[in-house]
Amino acid sequence: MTSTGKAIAHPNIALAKYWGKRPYGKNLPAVPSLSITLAGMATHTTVTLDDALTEDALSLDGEATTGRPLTRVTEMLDRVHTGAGPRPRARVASHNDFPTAAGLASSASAFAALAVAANAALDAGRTVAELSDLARQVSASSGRSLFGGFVVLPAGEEGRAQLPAEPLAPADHWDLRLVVAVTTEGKKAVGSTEGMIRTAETSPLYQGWLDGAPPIFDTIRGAVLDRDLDRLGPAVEQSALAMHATAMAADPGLLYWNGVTLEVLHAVRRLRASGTAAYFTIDAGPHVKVLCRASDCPKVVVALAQVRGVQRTIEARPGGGARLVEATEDAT
Ligand code: 2P0
Repeated sequence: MTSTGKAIAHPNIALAKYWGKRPYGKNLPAVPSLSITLAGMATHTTVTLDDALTEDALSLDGEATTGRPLTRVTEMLDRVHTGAGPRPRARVASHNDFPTAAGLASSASAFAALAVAANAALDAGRTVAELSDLARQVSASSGRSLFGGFVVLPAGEEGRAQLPAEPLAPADHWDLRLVVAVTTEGKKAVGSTEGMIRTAETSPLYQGWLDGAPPIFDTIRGAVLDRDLDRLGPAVEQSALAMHATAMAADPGLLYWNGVTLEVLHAVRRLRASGTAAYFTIDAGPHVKVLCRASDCPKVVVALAQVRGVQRTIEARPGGGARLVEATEDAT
């Protein structure tokens, strides 16, 4: 018997940042986060069960892949499996229809798509909330990509092992735009997981981040529900800057920015001074993502493209959650 599940999922960008884990294991975030799931870019993943395999096989963008990526895929398949007896091995093929170097975390869409495809192939019958919780355990931000639109991932609490993300508002709640200014085509130096562990262990500012992030999150949540960009934007910038300041104070300090990153931040503030409501956020990398109204998007794109060193810009808007594209079961 061969069972196949095909799914797609979109990346997400956090307006209120997750950075740091609770010390109780299970990859529980130390602070609440809120993201927008983005339309237009997707990870496409196919999971095919294959009795002939002795271990799972992974192909990423057409290339056979082993090591850590395969280990994380196997972990995800094991978590999704609900049936009695050993889990059948699977062939997993995944590709992104957006460049991995675009500064949009591909792990979020990758594990969200994998969770949905595996659920179908293994006939596991899990709910979206269960899949979100399972994806969150492998990569916290991927738990958010199970849902579309505006999504919350609460902070973890001691004694509560399960923590799915929660949909806050659908994609059509607010027609915002997010313009990505790509500042380099190179790969980032330190991955998020390693960066946040180092921050928690060595940054003297970490306690301040843990104390300061929840009220910033509350402002962001309220402003999203009220569609109030003038209240949302400053809090979004503060969340990103507080995260980076805390990471910069780690030992050794984490410097995700390059010179162009900083030039873009100043360009965004100049835009604002001239009357355009544009606000930046930055993830664990050098690219800048700029939030604005749909009507201001062309102006923002032009301003960002004019900054020396910006390679290109990508426009994104709120989109849907992870979804199953096809499920087949063939008797062979
Ligand atoms: C976020 N990031 O909220 C933050 C902001 C990056 C900067 O979530 O360790 O790949 O696998 O749970 O989810 C990226 O971290 O980390 C991330 P793990 P993940 O989007």
